Amino acid sequence: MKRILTLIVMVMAHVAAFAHEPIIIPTPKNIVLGEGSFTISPNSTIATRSSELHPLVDYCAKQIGLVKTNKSGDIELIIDNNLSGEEYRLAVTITGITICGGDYGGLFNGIMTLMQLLPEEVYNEGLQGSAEVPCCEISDAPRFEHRGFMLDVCRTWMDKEAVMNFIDLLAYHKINSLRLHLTDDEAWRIEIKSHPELAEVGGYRGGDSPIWPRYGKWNEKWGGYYTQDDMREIIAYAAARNIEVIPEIDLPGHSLCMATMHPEILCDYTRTNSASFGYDTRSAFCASREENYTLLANILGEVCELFPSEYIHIGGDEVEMSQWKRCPSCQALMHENGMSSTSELQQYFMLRLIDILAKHGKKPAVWNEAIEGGKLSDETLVYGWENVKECRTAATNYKTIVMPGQFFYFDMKQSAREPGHDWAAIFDWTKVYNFTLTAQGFTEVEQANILGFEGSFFSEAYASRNPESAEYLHYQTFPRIVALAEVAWVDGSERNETTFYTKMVEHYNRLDAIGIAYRLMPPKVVYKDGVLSASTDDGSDIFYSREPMGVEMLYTKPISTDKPAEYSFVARRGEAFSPEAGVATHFKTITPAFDITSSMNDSEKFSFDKAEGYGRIARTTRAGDVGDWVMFTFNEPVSCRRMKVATGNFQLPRYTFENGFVEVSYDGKTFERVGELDCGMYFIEYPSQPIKAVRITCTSRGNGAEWVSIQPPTIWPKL
Ligand code: TNX
Repeated sequence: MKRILTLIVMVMAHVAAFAHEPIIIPTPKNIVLGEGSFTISPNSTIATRSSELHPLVDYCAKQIGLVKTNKSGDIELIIDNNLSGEEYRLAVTITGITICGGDYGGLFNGIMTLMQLLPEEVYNEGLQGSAEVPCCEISDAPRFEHRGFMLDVCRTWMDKEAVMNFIDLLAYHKINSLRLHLTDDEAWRIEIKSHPELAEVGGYRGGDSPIWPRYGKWNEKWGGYYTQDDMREIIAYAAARNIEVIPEIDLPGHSLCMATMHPEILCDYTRTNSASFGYDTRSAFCASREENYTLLANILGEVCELFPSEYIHIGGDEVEMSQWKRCPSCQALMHENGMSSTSELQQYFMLRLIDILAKHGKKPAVWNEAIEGGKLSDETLVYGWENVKECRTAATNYKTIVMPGQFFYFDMKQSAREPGHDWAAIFDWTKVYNFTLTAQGFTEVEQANILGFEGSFFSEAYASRNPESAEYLHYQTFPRIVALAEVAWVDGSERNETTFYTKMVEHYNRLDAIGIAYRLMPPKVVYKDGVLSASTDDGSDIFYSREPMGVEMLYTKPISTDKPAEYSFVARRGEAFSPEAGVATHFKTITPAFDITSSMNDSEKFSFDKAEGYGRIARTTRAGDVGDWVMFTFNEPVSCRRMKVATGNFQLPRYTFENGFVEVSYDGKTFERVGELDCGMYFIEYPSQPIKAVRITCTSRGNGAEWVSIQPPTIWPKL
């Protein structure tokens, strides 16, 4: 009896091994597993009869390592007009593989699925030996025609190779649109032949460039731009991977870089200090200056020529309207045209640009604020970013891309203590995965106008986090892009987070093979009965470190300790890692009473005394100069293990003292220099005595902005 049972178990195990559903993300519509398998090897041939598929066959030869043939091949690619665009059928039999696609994109999608049936080595080195592909039939098609991602290459420069590497990552996940945010306040990244200065000057900031290094750190001239030839290469590289590149020229706001080179584009009015919050930053095109439209016709004309995309994104976000309100000629234009609000003036501006695009046969794409002032053309595509409500409003009248920051801005922090912005939300991949139109209240009419979803990476924070490496980019965007790929491909009613997570952990093998630093979930840490333990469920190793030394050690077994707060844990797997985890007391901070004094005045709205209550920043009324200082004086000397003092915003080093040093006083009279600012901040580690005061002194002039932000100190108590 026992033997028979063993036999049954063995047979079942065998069946299970073959019946095991392959891990394919995004999840295909339908998979039917057959019996047996096809043996693929680096000698396997791939054939195509049609010349339009040559880029795809070349891709397979290079990426997977297959042999091209013009006879019949082990792998056949066939365009099938009965399938819709991007739809595909993949059939694996013991004799070969056939992929039918509705178009090039369909076949590319089929190839991406095939790669997920192969060992993960195909992602880094190509097939190294023979492998068994399980016999199956997969029929699949995307839910949305637009599965997009936006890269901000302005705030942080990413060169051609970096963009191409990122395109590969998107392609593996069947993302089919890449929007390049090519102009902003901080940079101009695309060559314009009729105005070469835009990229040649505007592509670099810091050093002797007139463009300020607004995000701290950069004392040298830094940046770059894409020549039109570079861009053609990127476009072709993306197209071979079924990705369309859509350019964004952000107008009429976010134009400070342009205005630094061409101040004549700005509104002409007398400066006073009552614009917004007492500051007067002029960065928007004057809407009444006729020459601006001539200039933009030239620029957009070249952009339209260069990019084959149907849409050209012309921005329209966050226009600081106070400039138009104060500009006599904008006011006159509004009066002549019976406009009562500056939003209508923005509508006028956008309509002028839309006319320019139309002359080049292009459709306009805009951010959601651009439709606030009245109707734009019917063919306008709106990218909803501010929140779900704005996406819904857009979708009542326009074709819409859904990308509310609360779900799709991957520059947001993934948990409270991690890097990134937090204005929209703090979220990890699970929030992306659980986004559904229905749960977010989109009506049927609105849903019918949704072309798809888009994720984005705005790169303000990246500039100060070693942008020469892709680590920060990858950490912020993966696995959130994996979840984005799934929700843009598969209908909301078919989702299950637990099942998906199991698949995603398997998918991590591929991300490991690619070698990217994606973000792992933090280890679970439990302290009970004097024993501290940590665990993960994603195949990662756990490492721990202990205050005050902080040397990282492999965690192999629970730790007996009466000081759990001294320990912190991190998960690692390949290049991937998690945020720090530990018991709550490890992260606890204290807020002793203190005063801020400075050589600079504080703004009325963001006064020093508000920062003294912790929780918010103060602002000075000007940027720092050599010798300027800020001092934190505690009512009582503070005993602590670590204290962070910082200029600049909470989320990223902007509005900092670009350079400076830090001094500590234990008696409030004599000061001892302890170190230099790094990105506007400094950590005082294990001070030898209770701290009475800390002074930060500025050693450089200016920061590209009109004020310095002063943060309350962050103080970790002794353990
Ligand atoms: C808002 S998204 C912006 C960007 C910032 C981003 C940071 C959009 C249309 N405007 O300028 O980089 O937030 O998350």
